[in-house]
Amino acid sequence: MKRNLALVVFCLGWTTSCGDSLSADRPAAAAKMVAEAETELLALANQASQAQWIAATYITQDTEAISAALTEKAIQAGVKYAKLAATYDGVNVPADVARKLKLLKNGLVVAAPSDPKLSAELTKLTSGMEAHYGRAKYCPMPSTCQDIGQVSKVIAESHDPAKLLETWKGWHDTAQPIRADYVKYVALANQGARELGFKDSGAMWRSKYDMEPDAFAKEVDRLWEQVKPLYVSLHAYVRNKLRAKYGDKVVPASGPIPAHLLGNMWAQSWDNLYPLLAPPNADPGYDLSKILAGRKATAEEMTRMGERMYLSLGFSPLPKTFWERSMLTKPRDREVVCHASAWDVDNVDDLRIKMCIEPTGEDLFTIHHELGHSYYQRAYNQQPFLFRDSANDGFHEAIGDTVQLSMTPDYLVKIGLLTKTPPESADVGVLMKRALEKVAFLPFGLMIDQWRWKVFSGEVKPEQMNAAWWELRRKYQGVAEPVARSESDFDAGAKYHVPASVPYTRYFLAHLLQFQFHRALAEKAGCKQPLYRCSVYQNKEAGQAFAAMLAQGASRPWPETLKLLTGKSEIDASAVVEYFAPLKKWLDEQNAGQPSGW
Ligand code: X8Z
Ligand code: ZN
Repeated sequence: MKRNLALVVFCLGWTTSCGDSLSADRPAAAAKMVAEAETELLALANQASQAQWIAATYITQDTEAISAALTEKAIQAGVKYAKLAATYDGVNVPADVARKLKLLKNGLVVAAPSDPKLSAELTKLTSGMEAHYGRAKYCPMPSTCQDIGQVSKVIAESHDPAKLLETWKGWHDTAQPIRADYVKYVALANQGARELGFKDSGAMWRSKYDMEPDAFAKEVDRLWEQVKPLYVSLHAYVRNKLRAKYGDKVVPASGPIPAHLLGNMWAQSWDNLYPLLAPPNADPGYDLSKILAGRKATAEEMTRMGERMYLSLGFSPLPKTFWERSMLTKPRDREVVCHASAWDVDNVDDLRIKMCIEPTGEDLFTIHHELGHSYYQRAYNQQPFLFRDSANDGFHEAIGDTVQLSMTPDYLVKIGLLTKTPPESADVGVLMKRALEKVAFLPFGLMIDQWRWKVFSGEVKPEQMNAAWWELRRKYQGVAEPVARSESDFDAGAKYHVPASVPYTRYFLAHLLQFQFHRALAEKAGCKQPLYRCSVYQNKEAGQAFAAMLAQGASRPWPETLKLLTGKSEIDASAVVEYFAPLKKWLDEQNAGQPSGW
């Protein structure tokens, strides 16, 4: 699966291959070591993936323990090779070997210390925290427990502030028990990262972008500044509308918006609020969730819709095993991690997705997101093992989202989900819906790792973790805790990617890259309309250009891969700004004379 997500690293000490680094023919020794690493890591990654798949689709103490043990084994090898790779620093090797050495050194997400006891503890902590999240339930009464799917539905659909608050608090409180584990995890993961020569785990995460870690942090700040005005306009409009709905006592005129009112447990995407916010006279007038539910669309039918979109771009059908082995619905008889993910269990073509699909527009979009991972995984499977990954992790998250941008009203008509295309006068409504999903997301995509980077570096002390979380949510999202929180809470832990150790800046990058990719594909398809009306559905030229980029995998530094498709080697937020320009103009008219910012 997300091979680099779960690698908890651990070192057994030098093996016999250490001797190679001392031999006279250092370039040849480096190449030999890299070849051995690829063989060994592939075999161990596949075993770990199998165990992780079972642990995520059948949570028990046993599957958790087996997953931790096999992950740890894969990691023993990972750290061994990361350390070995560093011994070839400065050796003049061919470009592909140099790139592989770099990936070996930087490829780990969680590095365990060399002390076997501490390493085992860290692997147990990571498996345990993810399982805790998977099992978590809010139980207002012992007999009425609600899982993440159920509490999410309440937050999405209820307009009763008391109910929203109770549900919001109920879910967030489920993370309290893992707060102490998280503190231990941070210390151990840092120790491991330091053994590999990084300042801390955050610096290790920032080292994966073909630039210095500090330069990457600056790049992220630069990109945020590019899109911030658009976000602030959307925020001001939404705050006004929510204030009109819930009153001054609940929503302040000029401060941050309370986090329980935005239609999503983490206030990360606000599209569930669309009915409340639809621009008058510009509503496209359809609700995909109603259409899918009305048709009683099954999880498999919805997944087939996703596959057909990719087929129309020239990609091949998913393997038979995808349909046999994926988990598309929530099993009734066991605990699973419902958070959607895409896996390539054998790193060749054992593609699977794991989701608890419901007939909603949101899930139809998430299916396209997940299949983007699957088609990327397949596209790079001809590469050597170490290059079977995305150009950077933002690319992996951006592929399916790029395809989502082609799911225009016209497209929905073509595939028979809508009967007629909404008029041009509804464009602002269409854009509003997209912005509530994708523009609202931007500061959330950014802030999670701003928080983790500070926690890892020690700038935020264990006893300040929750306060720092809310400070950053306020700063970037303009969103506030709806009820007093304290340091016995662990609100970050109520978001999957924190207990599961999945870096998050990737989604911020993806929310910019997808518009850049979409603009490039629309150009290849010769679309002369505004970007938001372009769909590359059924366009083979666009599909081919996309596929060519995917096939490169991680073989080249990402700026080169980006250039291959877009002609530019920088991430550039101007495509987002261009895409939403008519909405921005409209929002600013609506917001005239009203406070903006917080
Ligand atoms: O976690 C995901 C995907 C799996 S990689 C469903 N996403 C982020 C989230 O849900 O928080 C997609 C958008 C952001
Ligand atoms: Zn994803």
